[in-house]
Amino acid sequence: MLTKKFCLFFMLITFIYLPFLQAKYFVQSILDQFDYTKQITGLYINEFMADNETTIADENGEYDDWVEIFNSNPGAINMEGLFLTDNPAIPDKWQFPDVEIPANGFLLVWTDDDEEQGELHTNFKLDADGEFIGLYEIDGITPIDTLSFGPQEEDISFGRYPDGADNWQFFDEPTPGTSNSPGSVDDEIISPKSCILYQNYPNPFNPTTTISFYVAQLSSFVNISIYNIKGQKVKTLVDKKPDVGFHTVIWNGRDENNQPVGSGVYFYNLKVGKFCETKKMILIK
Ligand SMILES: [Ca+2]
Ligand SMILES: [Ca+2]
Ligand SMILES: [Ca+2]
Ligand SMILES: [Ca+2]
Repeated sequence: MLTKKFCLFFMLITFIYLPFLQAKYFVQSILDQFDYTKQITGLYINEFMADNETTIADENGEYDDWVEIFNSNPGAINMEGLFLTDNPAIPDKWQFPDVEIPANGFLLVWTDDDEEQGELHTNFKLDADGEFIGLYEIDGITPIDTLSFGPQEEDISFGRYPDGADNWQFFDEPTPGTSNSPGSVDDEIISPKSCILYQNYPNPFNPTTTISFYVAQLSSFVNISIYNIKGQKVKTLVDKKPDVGFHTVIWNGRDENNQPVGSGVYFYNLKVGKFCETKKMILIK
């Protein structure tokens, strides 16, 4: 009787459970190959140039903008289907072709708005006054690596040092497609402006408007205040130590006492250390 039970148990394991397990693993391995929700890690926007005059020419002899991608993984990564963009609102702007980046390797992409010139030419350029670069997953939504950058100088690249690190700096000896080299770091070169103040939007406005500013380096304090046409301070909008990057602040058309202000011309002034900039805006009721 015991032997009979054992035989039945043995048959169950051998002919039903084991094949079931094998089938399960087989199906899982197929699914894994198509599982695009798996997060890609170790890919970095490593260096770029938004104002290339003489540094490096593309296959057509054109000195165009470029972006370097670094694969810090111990294995190669196929870029096919991933996205690169200059606009965070359109993450799926340009899609990578079937191209592999070797382990610890680099890929140079021409951000020249010359798609007809080859597979590694994007449909956008980089604005030397400051813009955005984003690398996104195959779903066209999930970011892998993104950055907002400030004003760039001619033939000076901006990149991570060492490769893939959080530290960004300017390079007067750019290394498109190869490792960012310590010898090419120029400590003397800093962004011409530590801060940028953008025109408010909308303008004219009623009753709220958005003011954007960009901080290029860690600084002690940023102050943005609003003045009326008589030069009287109406409201302090920002007075803090912000992170490097883009910031936006909304003014609701009210003064320090939370009272709505009248129609007219107002000035908003940005102060960061010695840097100071003022712009005009109009409130129309
Ligand atoms: Ca450019
Ligand atoms: Ca080109
Ligand atoms: Ca652009
Ligand atoms: Ca490089």
